[in-house]
Amino acid sequence: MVRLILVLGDQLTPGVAALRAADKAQDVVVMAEVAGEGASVPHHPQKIVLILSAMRHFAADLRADGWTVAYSQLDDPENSQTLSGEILRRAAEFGADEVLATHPGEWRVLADLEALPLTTRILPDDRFLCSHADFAAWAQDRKALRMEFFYREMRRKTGLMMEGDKPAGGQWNFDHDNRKPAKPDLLRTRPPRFAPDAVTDRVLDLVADRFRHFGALRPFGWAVTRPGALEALQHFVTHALPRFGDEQDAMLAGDPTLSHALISPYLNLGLLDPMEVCRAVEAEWRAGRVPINAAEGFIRQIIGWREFVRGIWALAGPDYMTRNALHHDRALPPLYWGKPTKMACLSHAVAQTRDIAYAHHIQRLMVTGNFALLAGVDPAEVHEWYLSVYIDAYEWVEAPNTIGMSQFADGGMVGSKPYVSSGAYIDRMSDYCRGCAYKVADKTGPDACPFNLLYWHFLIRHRTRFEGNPRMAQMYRTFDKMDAARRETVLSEADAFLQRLEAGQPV
Ligand code: FAD
Ligand code: DLZ
Ligand code: SF4
Repeated sequence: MVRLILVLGDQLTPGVAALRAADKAQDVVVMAEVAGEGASVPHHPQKIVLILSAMRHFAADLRADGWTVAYSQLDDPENSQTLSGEILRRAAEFGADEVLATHPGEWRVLADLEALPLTTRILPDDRFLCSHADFAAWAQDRKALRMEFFYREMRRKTGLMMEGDKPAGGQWNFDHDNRKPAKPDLLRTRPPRFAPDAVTDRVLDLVADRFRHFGALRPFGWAVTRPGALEALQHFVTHALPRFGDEQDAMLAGDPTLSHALISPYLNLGLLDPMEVCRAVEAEWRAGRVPINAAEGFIRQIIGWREFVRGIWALAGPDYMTRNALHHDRALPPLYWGKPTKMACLSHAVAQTRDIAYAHHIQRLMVTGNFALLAGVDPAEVHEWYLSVYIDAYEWVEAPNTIGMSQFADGGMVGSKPYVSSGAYIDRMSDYCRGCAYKVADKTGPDACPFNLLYWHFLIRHRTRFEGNPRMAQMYRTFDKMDAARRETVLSEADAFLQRLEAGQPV
């Protein structure tokens, strides 16, 4: 009997579990471009193009390698436009009653697969370094799940940057050498851009025709194949990695990508493998071409944070996306969808998100995320926004970063304290404030930076929860030392700002 082998749009590697377990001579690979996935949230047009074009290239590679591939194009009149519908259509076409799939990175998709009226076998997705079972075993009996301890385990497990059983350089973490502000530098190399080929051109037209979502479709410059992704990795390792640590947290209005890798879209699609990326980085350090803080800091992001958040997603299950520990319920302000704002930091972060479907970690965490948290936006709406607008966004990685790290909606599962800051942090790490209508130095008054007002508002409205947190006690002491009139002014001006935001007035 023929089996169907499902390959989802973010499972584009020949080594993915379902393909490894398949029989090339008998089984049929099913891949489907469907509107149901393209519009499950309003995905950025460039993200849809990247996925569909990469799927088409991957399907061609599989066919060239001798696989039978039943591929549904979005504009195929027979296309039912849902994954389940396409699997059932192919089951009828090929007389198949069994489906082999690799665990999807979205609970909604898993539920759809499990509901199929066919025998469905779902294999663990082992493109990661830590399985769901291993993460659950590590997490069991721990009072708190902290990335730093998980990361040390992963260093030992992978042997990356290890000297025997000791971390290279005598420390696990070199972050005290990282996180500096950056200056504009004409010599900083920009990430490579990849001109669309004929396949991508056709997908660009298709997406232009079918989706009217937030975000610029063109110019489209992402790689859509494994050779392209490898070129992007090599470019990063050669040109940007040496400065990665130093510039990791910096933000510049004129340089949206600084020394970041821009490889998350390729890792998450399966075009790059996490270990090959880390080995390439380790080799540069061993060859003396990059400093230890850059190499260690980068490897920590991949084997530490990336694996840790996936573990959290698996452990917490589908309900994680509805968590709202701080009971925030404000609607996401329209400025997130491009409505003009006087706040220069938000304006820059949202504009580059619209234009290139990318913002780096600190922009996501300390600008757009920080503002949503301070303003008390419903975390489910924040989650939907991040899942929609970023080129690398899939639930398994986006949700723990948004619901957990950024919005503290999981009550502290990902982080021990909320990532909140006043304007001073943004001013220190960026050049945004220089071009802002608000004044970062003003703590109150008509020009006061909204982050300065909302920061105190957040702390005071959640005082009961956070006052006892040793990492936050100092902030409360600072507030309490202000004279009473000033405290009153800060909070009432914050309230007035939130009312203007709520009423849709310009902020
Ligand atoms: P670099 O800064 O060059 O980092 C290198 C790599 O490390 C990345 O490619 C990525 O694979 C990994 N990495 C770094 N930080 C994280 C992290 N916190 N979680 C997981 N992997 C990490 N990352 C996604 O891949 N998809 C998302 O949908 C996503 N949503 C996010 C939402 C919020 C609110 C926040 C704060 C962060 C989110 N991140 C997400 C993490 C991080 O911002 C991106 O991985 C990073 O910006 C990708 O760009 P880069 O490849 O240039 O990364
Ligand atoms: C995000 C996305 C989009 C936009 N389109 C498709 C598609 O047409 N076909 C497909 O197989 N997958 C798509 N995806 C990815 C899924 O929505 C989902 O996020 C992942 O498969 C989860 O692992
Ligand atoms: Fe952002 Fe405040 Fe700086 Fe303006 S002054 S850019 S709102 S941090």
